[in-house]
Order: sequence, then structure tokens, then C-alpha cells
Amino acid sequence: MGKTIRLTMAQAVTHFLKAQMTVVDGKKVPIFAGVWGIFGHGNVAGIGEALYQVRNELPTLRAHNEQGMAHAAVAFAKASFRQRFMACTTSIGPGALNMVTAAGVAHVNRLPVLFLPGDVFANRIPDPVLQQIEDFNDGTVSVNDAFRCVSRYFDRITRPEQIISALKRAMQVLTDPVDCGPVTLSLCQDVQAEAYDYPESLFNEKVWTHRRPRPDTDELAAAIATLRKAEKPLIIAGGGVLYSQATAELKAFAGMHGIPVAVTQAGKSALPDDHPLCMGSIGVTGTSAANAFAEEADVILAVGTRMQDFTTGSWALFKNDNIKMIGLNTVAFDAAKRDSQPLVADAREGLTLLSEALGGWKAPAAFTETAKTRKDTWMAAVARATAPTNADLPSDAQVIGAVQRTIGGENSVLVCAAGGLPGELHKLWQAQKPGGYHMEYGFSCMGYEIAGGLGVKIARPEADVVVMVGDGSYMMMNSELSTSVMLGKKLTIIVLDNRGYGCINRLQMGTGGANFNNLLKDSMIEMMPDIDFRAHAESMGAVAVKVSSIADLETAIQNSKGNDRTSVIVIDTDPLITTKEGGHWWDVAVPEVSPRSEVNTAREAYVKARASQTIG
Ligand SMILES: Cc1ncc(C[n+]2csc(CCOP(=O)(O)OP(=O)(O)O)c2C)c(N)n1
Ligand SMILES: [Mg+2]
Repeated sequence: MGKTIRLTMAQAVTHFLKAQMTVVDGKKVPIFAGVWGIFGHGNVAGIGEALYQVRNELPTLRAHNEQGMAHAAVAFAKASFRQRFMACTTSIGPGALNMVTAAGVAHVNRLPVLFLPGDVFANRIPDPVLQQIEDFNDGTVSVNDAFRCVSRYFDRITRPEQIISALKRAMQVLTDPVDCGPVTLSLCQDVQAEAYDYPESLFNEKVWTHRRPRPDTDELAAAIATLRKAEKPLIIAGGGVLYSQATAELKAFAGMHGIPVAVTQAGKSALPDDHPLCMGSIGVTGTSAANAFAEEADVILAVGTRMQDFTTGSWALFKNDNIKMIGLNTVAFDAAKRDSQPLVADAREGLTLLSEALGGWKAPAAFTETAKTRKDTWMAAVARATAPTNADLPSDAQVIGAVQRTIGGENSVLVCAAGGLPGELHKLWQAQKPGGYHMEYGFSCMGYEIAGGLGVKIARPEADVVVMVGDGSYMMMNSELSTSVMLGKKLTIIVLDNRGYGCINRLQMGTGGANFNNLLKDSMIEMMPDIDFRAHAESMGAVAVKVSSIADLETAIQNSKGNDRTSVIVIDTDPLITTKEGGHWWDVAVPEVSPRSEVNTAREAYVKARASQTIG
């Protein structure tokens, strides 16, 4: 047996984490950029003390809300294209459970985060400890079992030596392009503090590299044969293109073979929006250009996408009866969706090999040329929707225009997640560089925006990180605004206050519902709230202003560039206006029976729309 070193389990964790490295742009860097922590009795003495010992190599960052810090970790991983990530430690009980929603965000978006919640005593002697739930029928259950459904790998550490294999499995999952997602190591409080003679080799430096699986020969041949027969092909680019860093290969592929590209929410910025073959967003929040290509496509090359309902228009978007889909994805689960011809491979490898095999093959020239007119028509719609206005209450689109004109250049990263903004931004935002558009639309988790912005700024300190957030999302979680000030990570935050849940109110109206419980005015209120977002943001340490016109908004954004810290600009907006051009039906189930005639009418339209859905 080799040499050993006596450490507590918690010390073994921190020593191990600091030894994990990767290579980014030819430079060796720690793969863990740091550990977010909020301490309680379940982690302060164990992990807390162990983190203190390694604070110079593995920084600990204090947050204000466990969900917020975990969102920041998720956003860090996304903005780092999954090359680097962070860990999050909490106490037991509420602190741990506060991270579960964010673990869901990481899981659905396939993003690596290491969750280290504290857990109850493995020895059970002091039971029930503060914050222990006590299951009457199962002595092994704790709140941390809630992480199981939102973790790619879950383990509970009840003996100090278990951490040896658990840490290795955790790293394998976090760095695996297929399995990539959240890992939860649930660390029993007493075991964190227990010592063990660990093999010294566990703490040797390890350098992780990006694995790029190459396609199977038969799958590649089948994909080439299908593409060669295509007359109206379309590429759908998803987040996998960015995580594979295949943006140059995508551009070359589209150009070489004359194939238009449509982008999902996660895939936007994989091709610059001003590229002649970039048709922009697809699906429910799609451009007229991308959706026209999708409707007629005979071959779809879906690269690095989960084909979620916003992309497929709830599977009513594609109208060609002879459509064939090729799923180029590292994950077989995604590659084979809906009878796609799977091409299981890394996007970069797959696109390169496909292109080599296709050689000089091109889609029919007349077909490729339609991209220009369709794009021109769409860009005219963008210009109309985003043009400056003197209206008392501007639309979200007009605010987007102002943000784009002032701070939306190639050095910016636009961050958003929920509300009406994601749809408008997907359609209208002009992304320039890979990663310049950061939309969390797998979970579309309200409250991600500001915390996520902080994670992006940690990953991209040189970038202008711009967060656009509705009043609803701001109210749901804004605590990491203060953390951004504290850490000197400047964000520019635009708060669009339309007095409520505008997009759900519109959805409610669209499904025949009465205006009920969404906008503040339609809710049960004794006193109409008049929330002063400017004063609130200022109280958290930000520089904050409220503006009352698009012109003032542009001036305020320009002025904020000189500020040394997070700046918040608040503007009132119209809750009813959205961009009518583009878009597609979305399956939201309308009641089959109702005493209200509006619902019955909406149900009729719903039944009709469902007729264009393909099943299976
Ligand atoms: C955590 C969470 N709860 C609920 C929802 C459902 N939801 C989606 S958007 C939305 C309203 C968002 O309001 P706001 O941020 O003001 O944006 P607006 O719709 O007004 O543009 C709600 C309740 C969600 N996506 N996330
Ligand atoms: Mg709102």
C-alpha cells in the first residue's frame, strides 16, 4: 500500500477538489473555480473548516440564498461551455432543500455543478437533530433524497472512506459529455469531521480533457446518404454546438453546403445572428424565416438539441410528410428522439466528418437563395418591433431595442430566463459571439436571472453582463444582487415592470381564461402594491435609476457604463404587447368543458391546432 495521509472526510473533499485541473485555451487552470457556501450546523465545522484551509487555492464565496448561489454555479458552467464548474455547500434541511430547484435547472440544461449538502448524523445518536425531518417508516431517508431526481449521480457519505470512490465517480459524471449534469454528494455531518488514512495518490493533480466521441461508421454513412438526397434541408443548432465549441465547424458546414440554420434558445449565438444563413430562432418563439424553413424541410439535421416543445412547436411545426431527421448528439437518448436517424457523436467531430464526406455537395441553389428574402423580411420585422418610441409604456421589444443599441455589442452577454422576455429575446436579440446570449430556458426558472448574471460575470469578467428581468422574476429572487456588489462583479440589470406576470396573463387570455391572479390588478389585494424597485436595488448597494422613456433608458445605460458596480435601471412596460410576427402554436391544454364561453371557443381552436401535431 502506498503512503497515506490522515484527514477528515471534509478535508479529503477540499484537497481533492483543488487538485482537479483542466486546460482552457492552452492554459492549465483549476477545473473548480470556487465553492459557494452558506454555512449552518450541518457544514460549518466540517466542510467549512476544511475550506478555510484551502482558501488560497480553492476560493469560498459567500452568498445570500442557497438557490441563488446554485443558480450562479449553473450559469458559471454554462458560460464556461461546461469546461469549468463550481461546487455548492450548505447545511442540512432548509439550506440543502433550497438548492433542489437549482439542481433541477442544472439537470434539465445538462450543466455540471457539484452539490455538497450537509446531511443528518450517520451515527444517529443525537437524533432528531435540528432540521431533521424524521421519516416514521424509513430510517435512511433525509430531505437530501429530494436531490436524487435532479442529480446525474447521487451518493450519501456515511463512512469517511466512501468519499474516495464517490469523488472519482463525481468527476467522471461532471466531465462526461453524455452524462454531464449535477452531482450530489450528501455529506453526513458527523462523517465530515471523521478522520481516515487516505491514500496520498487521491490528491495527486489530475488534468481533465474534453472527450470528443466520433461517430459510428454505419450511422455516419446513413446520415450522409440522407443528406445527399435532401432538397430542402435545415440545420437546428442547439446548446450542444456551443458546449462542443463547434461554432466554426457549424459556420463552415452551413456555408459549404448551402443549408440554412435555425437556433434553439440554448443554441442561439452558435452562429452570429447577422450570418446570411442564420435564420434565427425556431419554433414557438421562432422567426418567420426559420419557421418557414422548418415547415417545408425534408431533412432536418438536429445538432446538439433536446428537441423540446418550444423548438418543435409541440411537434406541429414540421409539415413535410416525408421529413427525415438526423440527430447529431453525444447523447443517444437525444439523437434517437422521434425516430431520428441517430448520429451519436461530438458535434464538432460529427460536423467535420459529415462535411468531408459530402464534399462539394450543396443544397439546390434556388432553395438556399430563399434564405436571403426570408431573412430580409424577418429583419424588417425586427426593426419595426425594436424601433425607438415615445409611448408612455413601451413594449418589451422596444426595451430590447434600446439595450441592443447601447450595450448589446460583441462584448456583451445577455442573461435572462423567464417571463415574456425569453420569447421576445429569442426572436429579436442579435447575438454576435458564441455565448453572447445566455438564456436559461430548459427550466425557465424565475429568479435565475440576477444570480445567473453573477455566475456569468465570474466566468467572463471582461464581458458586459446585461441581465434583463421582469418584475415577477426580480421579486422571486434578487438576493445575489447584493452578492454581485460585494464581490465587485458588475452587472447591468434592466428591470421591466409591467405590474405582474404578464406572459402568463397573456397565456391565460389565449386559453380563454379570465384575467385572474397574474397581473397585480387582477389579484386579491387589500392595498395595490407599488413596489419601488429602484429604491430596493439601491438599498442592496447597487447604483439604481428609474427611467420613463426609451430615450432616457438609452441615456441611463450609457451613463451606467462609468459606474464601478452593479447598476439597476427600472422601466415601466406594457403587459399586453408582444411581437406578432413569427411564432408558432404551443400545446397548452385547454379545458374540455367549462361554463365559460371563452374557454369553449378556445377549446375549439385548441382541438383544431392539435390536428397538425404528429404523434410518436
Ligand atoms: C420558479 C417559477 N415559478 C413559476 C414560473 C411560471 N412563470 C413563468 S413566467 C411567469 C411570470 C413572470 O413574470 P415577470 O418576471 O414579471 O415577467 P413577465 O411575464 O411580466 O414578462 C411565471 C409565473 C416559472 N417559470 N418559474
Ligand atoms: Mg412582469
